[in-house]
Amino acid sequence: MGTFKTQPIDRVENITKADFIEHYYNPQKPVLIEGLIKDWPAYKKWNLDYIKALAGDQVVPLYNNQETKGKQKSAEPTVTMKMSDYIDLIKSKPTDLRIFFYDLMQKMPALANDFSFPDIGLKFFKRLPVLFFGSKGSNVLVHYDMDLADLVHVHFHGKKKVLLFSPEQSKYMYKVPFSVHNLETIDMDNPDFETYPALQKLEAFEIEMGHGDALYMPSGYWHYIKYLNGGFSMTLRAFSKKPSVVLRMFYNVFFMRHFENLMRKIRGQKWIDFKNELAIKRTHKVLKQN
Ligand SMILES: O=C(O)CCC(=O)C(=O)O
Repeated sequence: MGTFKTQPIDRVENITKADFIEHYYNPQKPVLIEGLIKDWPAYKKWNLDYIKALAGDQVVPLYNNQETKGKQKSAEPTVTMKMSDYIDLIKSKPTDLRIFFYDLMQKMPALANDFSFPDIGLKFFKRLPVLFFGSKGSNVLVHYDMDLADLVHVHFHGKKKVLLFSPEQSKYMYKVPFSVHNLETIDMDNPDFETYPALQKLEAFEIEMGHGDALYMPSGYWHYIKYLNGGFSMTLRAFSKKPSVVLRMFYNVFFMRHFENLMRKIRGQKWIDFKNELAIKRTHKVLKQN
């Protein structure tokens, strides 16, 4: 067992558009902006009780920390629950049950009155602000977003810990082919450097987020997220205009995702085992070469 090398993410009180572009967007470097949302109504209004009052009757799909197996699709919820029950749960107890990628405009459009898209030089895709919920015990499998968007991730109510790894480090991540995550057997809290020696090469950006903190995650950054208590976040996304990124985004969204689910349907666990072995072989080959 070991621990990742880490460095803190820059934390700024506020930032101008020009400084954000020069120091963070252009070099694709993460930053946490504390004051970015202080003038949003959401800063004062948004907490778990507010969500419960607004959407308590909705039935929500929940995801857990278990590996997906056999013929399961790559991202399938394990259970559904009434939002009010789920909020009571995450306010009172640890749980690995999370809400993932909840479409705000479709499911809770009233929330759109409480925020605006920040003027920091990113061209946000306004149709798709999404929400995430979890509690102590909820860990998000390390992954990067397949649409390769630049992300602004804002946290509310509780606290969470975030580790980020730059895309250049993908070769040491034990990335599973035809996916945007790594081997699900890797414990990101206690990485096993004997079984997975390439992990020692990684260097993570680390930060703890609290209510109102806004984290810029550049395109393709791997993120591992650990909720420290009950809370929720909203992610805003801006698509890249770089042709090479746009091509990869189209490949991921329109081919890879569907191919993966088809192979799982046809080959089931055999396909998953095959890919997991390949992830190890490929990563160890790179390790030998360096
Ligand atoms: O915070 C979470 O629960 C997951 C966030 C995430 O994966 C994202 O914003 O892409």
